[in-house]
Amino acid sequence: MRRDAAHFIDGAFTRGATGKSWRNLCPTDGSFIGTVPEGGRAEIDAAVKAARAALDGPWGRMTVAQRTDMLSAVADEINRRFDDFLEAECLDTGKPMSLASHIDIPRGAANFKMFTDVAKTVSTECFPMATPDGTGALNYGLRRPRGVIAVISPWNLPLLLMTWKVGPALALGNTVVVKPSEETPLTATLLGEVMNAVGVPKGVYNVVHGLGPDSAGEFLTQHPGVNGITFTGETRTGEAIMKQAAHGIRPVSFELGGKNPALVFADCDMDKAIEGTMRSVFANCGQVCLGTERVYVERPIFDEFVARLKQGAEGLRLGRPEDPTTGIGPLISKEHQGKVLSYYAKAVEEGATVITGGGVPAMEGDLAEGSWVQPTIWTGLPDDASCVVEEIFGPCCHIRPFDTEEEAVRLANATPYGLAAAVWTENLSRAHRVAAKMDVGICWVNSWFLRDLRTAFGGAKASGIGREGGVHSLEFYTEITNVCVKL
Ligand code: NAD
Ligand code: 6OD
Repeated sequence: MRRDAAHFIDGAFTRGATGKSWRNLCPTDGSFIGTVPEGGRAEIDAAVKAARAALDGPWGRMTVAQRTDMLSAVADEINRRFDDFLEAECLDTGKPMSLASHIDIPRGAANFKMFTDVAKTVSTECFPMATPDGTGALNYGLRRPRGVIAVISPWNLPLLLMTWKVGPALALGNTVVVKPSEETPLTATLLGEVMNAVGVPKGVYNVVHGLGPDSAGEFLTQHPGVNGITFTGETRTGEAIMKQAAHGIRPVSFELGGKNPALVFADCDMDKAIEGTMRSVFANCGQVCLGTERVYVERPIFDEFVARLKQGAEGLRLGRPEDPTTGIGPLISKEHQGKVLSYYAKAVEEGATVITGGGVPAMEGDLAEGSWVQPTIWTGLPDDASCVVEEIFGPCCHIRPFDTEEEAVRLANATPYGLAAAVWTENLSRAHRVAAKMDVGICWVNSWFLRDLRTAFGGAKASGIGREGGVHSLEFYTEITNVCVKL
C-alpha cells in the first residue's frame, strides 16, 4: 500500500504549498513507498506560529499533572499502535523487525513516560541571604520552558531519536517543530495522529518535512521564532546548524558523530566480548552513533578474537525486516551504500587485510535492488588510515592489537570524536581505571547500549554539545530565572 507523508501543522495534516516533493524509497528492495512534500519558508513559519500560539495558550496554561497525564497517554497510544509504528519504521529503514520491536518502538513510548516523571519531581534551588541592613533576602530559581524548540533528527533510529528530544521538550512545557530526516518521514508523521488521538492541543507538536540546506532544515533553524535548537546528526551538519543558530543567539543541544573504540583486554570474558562487539559493530547495519568502528585487542587474544568475530559476522543473515531469522538489514539508501563502499575500497588501497566481507552481497529477486553491503572486518591498517580515522556508519570495523593498557587508552582517545567507548575486562580495578581515562560521553564496561534514561547522554569533543537524559535535560529545555527578593 502506498504511504504518502504529510506535514503536521497546528493539529492538521497538510501537503503544504511549495508543490515540491520527493519519492521515498524502501532500502530493502528499492520499492516506492510514497511521496514526501518538501516544506518551505511558509510551512516553517506556520508551524512556528502554531507552536508559539500553543505555548501562549492551552499548553502553557496546563498544570504539570494535566500535561504529564497527556504525555503518558501519548506513550500508551504509541504502544497501542505498536504494529503501525513498527511497520512504518521498518519500511523507511529496512531494519529487522526483531530489532525495532525491542529497541526503536518501545523507546519511542518510554521517552515520553520517562520525562513525565522528571517533570513531576523537579525542584529548584533556594538561597536565603544575609544583607548588611540585617533584613536579608531570599533567592529562588524559577524554571520556565525555553519556548519553541526546533528538533532536527536523523534517519538511523528515527522514532527513538526524535522522541528522545520531543519527550523532554513537551514534558517540561515547551512546544516543538520537528524536521525529521528526509530518509525517514513516516513515524514522525504517524506521531501526529497519536497527538490528535489523545487530545494534545493543536500546535504543541508540529512536523515539517524537507531537506537541510536551503530547505526546511535551514529555514527552521534560522527562524527568529525558535528559542532553542536540538539536533542529532553528523558533526559537519552540526557546524552548519551552529552558524544558523548564531542568528539571534539561539542555544543548541547537539548529539553528533563518533568513531567509537572498543578495548578488549586479555582478561575479558571472551564470549561476552564477542557477543557485545558483534552487536556494537553490526547492529542496525552499523548505523548507530554509539557503534564500534575501532576495536583494540590485547595481543595474546588477538588471533582468537579476530577469528571469532569473523565467524560471527559470516553467520549474520541478511534479509527482509519481517523475517525473524534476519540478523542485519540494508543500509539506509543507495547514496549511503555508495559512501560505505567507497570506504571498503579505500581500506584495500590503504593496505588492509580483509578478514571478511568488503563488498556487495548477492541478494535474490527484488532484494537485489536494495542498498546492501557485506558485514566487513579489516586488520593491518595504519593508525592514520581513513577507515581508522573517519566515521563510516556502516557494518564494519578495524581490529588492531595492543600491548599495554597505556597504549590502548592512547589509541582509543586519538580521535577528534568523543561519543562512546566499550571496555571488556574482568579486572575490576582496570575497568574503573580505564573508564576514567576515556575521553567520551559514555563508557560501557562489559556491555554496550545498555541505557538507563536517567543518565547523562551526549558526546565529548566533536561528538556533541551538552547532555540530555533525566534531570540533565532540564539544562537545555528550561530557562532559569533567579528571583532575588529583598525582605
Ligand atoms: P545528517 O547530519 O546528514 O542529517 C541529520 C538531519 O539534519 C536531517 O534531518 C537533515 O535533513 C538535517 N540537516 C542537514 N543539513 C542541515 C542544515 N544545514 N540545517 C538544518 N538541518 C539540516 O545525519 P544523518 O545522516 O541523518 O545521520 C547520521 C549521522 O548522525 C552520523 O554522523 C551519526 O553518528 C549521527 N548520529 C549521532 C547520534 C548521537 O547521539 N550522537 C545519534 C544518531 C546519529
Ligand atoms: O539511547 C539514546 O537515548 C540515544 N540517544 C541513542 C543514540 C543512538 C545513536 O544512534
